[in-house]
Amino acid sequence: MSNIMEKLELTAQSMYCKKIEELTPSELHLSLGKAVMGEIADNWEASKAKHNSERRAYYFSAEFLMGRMMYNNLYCLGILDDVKKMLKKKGVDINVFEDIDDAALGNGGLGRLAACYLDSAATMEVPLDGYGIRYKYGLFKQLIKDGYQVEVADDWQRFDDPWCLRREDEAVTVSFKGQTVKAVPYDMAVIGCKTTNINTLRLWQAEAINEFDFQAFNNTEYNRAVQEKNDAENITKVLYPNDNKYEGKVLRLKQQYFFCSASLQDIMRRYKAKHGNDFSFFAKENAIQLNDTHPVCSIPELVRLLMNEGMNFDEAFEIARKTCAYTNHTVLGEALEKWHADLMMQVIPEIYHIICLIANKLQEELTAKGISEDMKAKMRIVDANTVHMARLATYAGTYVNGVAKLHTEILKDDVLKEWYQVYPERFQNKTNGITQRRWLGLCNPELAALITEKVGSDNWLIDLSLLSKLNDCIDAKTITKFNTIKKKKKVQLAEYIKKMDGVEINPDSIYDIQVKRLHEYKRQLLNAFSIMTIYFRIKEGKLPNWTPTTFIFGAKAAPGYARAKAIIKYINEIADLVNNDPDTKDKLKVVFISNYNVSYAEKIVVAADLSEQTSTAGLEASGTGNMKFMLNGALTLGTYDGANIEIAECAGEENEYIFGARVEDIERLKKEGYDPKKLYEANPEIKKVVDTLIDGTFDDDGAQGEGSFAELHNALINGTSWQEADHYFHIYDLPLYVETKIRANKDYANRKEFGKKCLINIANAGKFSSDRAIVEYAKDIWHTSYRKV
Ligand code: C3B
Repeated sequence: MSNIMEKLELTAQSMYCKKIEELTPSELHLSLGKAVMGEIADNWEASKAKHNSERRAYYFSAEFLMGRMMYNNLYCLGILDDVKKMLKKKGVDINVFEDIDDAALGNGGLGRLAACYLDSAATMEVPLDGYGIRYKYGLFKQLIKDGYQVEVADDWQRFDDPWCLRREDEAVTVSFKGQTVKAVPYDMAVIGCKTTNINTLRLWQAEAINEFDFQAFNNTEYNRAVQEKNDAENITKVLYPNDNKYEGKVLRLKQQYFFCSASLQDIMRRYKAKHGNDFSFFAKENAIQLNDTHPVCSIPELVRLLMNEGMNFDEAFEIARKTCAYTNHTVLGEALEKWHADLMMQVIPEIYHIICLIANKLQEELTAKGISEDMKAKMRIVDANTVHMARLATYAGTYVNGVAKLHTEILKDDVLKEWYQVYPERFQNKTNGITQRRWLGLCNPELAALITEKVGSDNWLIDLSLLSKLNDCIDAKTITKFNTIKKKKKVQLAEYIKKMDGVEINPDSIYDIQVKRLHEYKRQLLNAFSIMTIYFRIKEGKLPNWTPTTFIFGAKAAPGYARAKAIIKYINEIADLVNNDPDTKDKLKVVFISNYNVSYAEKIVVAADLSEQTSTAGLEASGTGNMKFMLNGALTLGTYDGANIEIAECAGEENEYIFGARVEDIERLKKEGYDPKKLYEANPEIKKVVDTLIDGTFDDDGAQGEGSFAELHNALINGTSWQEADHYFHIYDLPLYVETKIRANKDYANRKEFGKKCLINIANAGKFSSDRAIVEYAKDIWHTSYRKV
């Protein structure tokens, strides 16, 4: 990589006629990106050839939340420090790349997991390539105005994107009823660490076959002249901004079918170049992982494509079934995709027809197995004019997996119960993971250096289980070193928040952080209520030894999700109150940072003392933010849910702050008849806190009990026509949560003991590497090769 600067100089010269030091940040970004792409070209080609010669896997996902690529790519290539030094010689600060937008082609956990998996597959030399959509606009940018969320379009490509190569020559066409469009692939290199292996993320962009209709233009019909272009481009124009919520719109279905069809045609083309029309090796050479139900129309599409090659339905189905596997990421009813049959018929009738054939085949198979009519009815893929995508995926695939132990158990016992009874051998668990390259090495070089010193090498970068060696060196000196590093990261975050959001925070306070998408089930509102409880207690002099705490929130609400938006406003109202009250302003600070994204997360997770993971038990499939915090030595303040359970198992429950109802408790409460109103009326402290939503303490724009805060209050206490009161059990969990928070606050005062717990967390975070997860997929589901470390 020694000649990277020479390449950069040449690129800058040829692209902009400028010297390096004269480039604007975006010009430098493009030039350096191109120089790096030139540098890796040979390895990329060699990796492609190798993957093509063996059994390989594909990760189909509607979302890839890659974040900023420059630092990560330089880091994985092992040249970040050198490039930094060389740029410095030219008077250029490498931090200029902080001006470059994240590639935010995803909403949250699911999309970020896909990005971590690509990173891990590249490093673990798993022949895995990603297939997805090149949205023109990624997830919206969030501004906070008067405490409310405001959305702004994310025009992430406006300065071009050096990491993607357009492959016009490999474009394919995709047909909907009455519309055929071109799918143009853009390839992104996914660079492995301590290996020459490079994988590919191929993202499809929709374009018109005929960009311009001259006839219409000549007839002065200007809109019609570009109509085909607009209609085509609309398909990949924007990412649907919902996390954990299904949106049954025509455009969304088109997006899904578009990228599935294009990707499968691509795989078929490559296959046919090797084997011609003999498809007997197809399932032996290819494995396709379906990231939730969003890409599940791949199954009927693959059947359709194989039938076009002359196969009959049964043969084609057998191949599709042996090729695809499905990961479920949620148990929330509103997130499970169920397409209206009419809508499907209207957009992709051939696919709907094949789904019906598959649905019939299932019923025959169940009959042959002697399954009862009652159970058969519960398993119907097409039922009451509705297509159940999770059922289709479970039937027409090799395996189905959940993303944490508890989650997989819930799939088996509840969501996919009948399926587990009939096809138990198909069920697997694959607990999620995160890449330690981005989430430790890159974002926390100080801690990374300490770990390297203690572990004896930096091999933890490719084998995170080595962290367990730390268990033997948690002594007073190491704890002090850790605490010093944590403090430094807290100072850095304070500076960043000041710069980005204009708020000052005290690095000597506890940082108690909740960052994730805003959703009722994640219970940011519970956190808000706990802060109000503590606020009132401090004012009443009941918490004399309280250590000053900064509560940091970061969360985007889906633009159409009114309650989530009301919660953002409520948190901002709390911030206004407690930050300005002379009785509390030195003890409590509440900050809602705006536009939480991958790059912001890199600054945040490293600085946390407490990691808030407060979902209602049973509802967060896994969580992955919890793992990022753990890896950087924050203690989990959370419920017995998702991967929190495994985190507590690994680090010891005594080293976390676990509270609240467990899945069994929630079930019992539901059976007994949960009555939040009773609890609220019986406990004056709870009542006072919850009533701040309606008693004039806060202002949701002069709505005076008629606005969004009142709606939240009503949903908690009385329920609505469509949902019982306090559906997410805030009121039940609040008292225990508050006590646990106060206990954590007390414990923090003993800096040695607290630091020790942090180090124990780090030492036992090895399991949560996405390297471990991706190798499990390679071994147990895809049966591909992988690197032995
Ligand atoms: C998320 C889940 O909500 C998280 O618990 C989980 O850790 C991640 O997926 C990754 O498995 N999820 C999401 O972000 N979007 C969905 N539509 C469904 C699940």
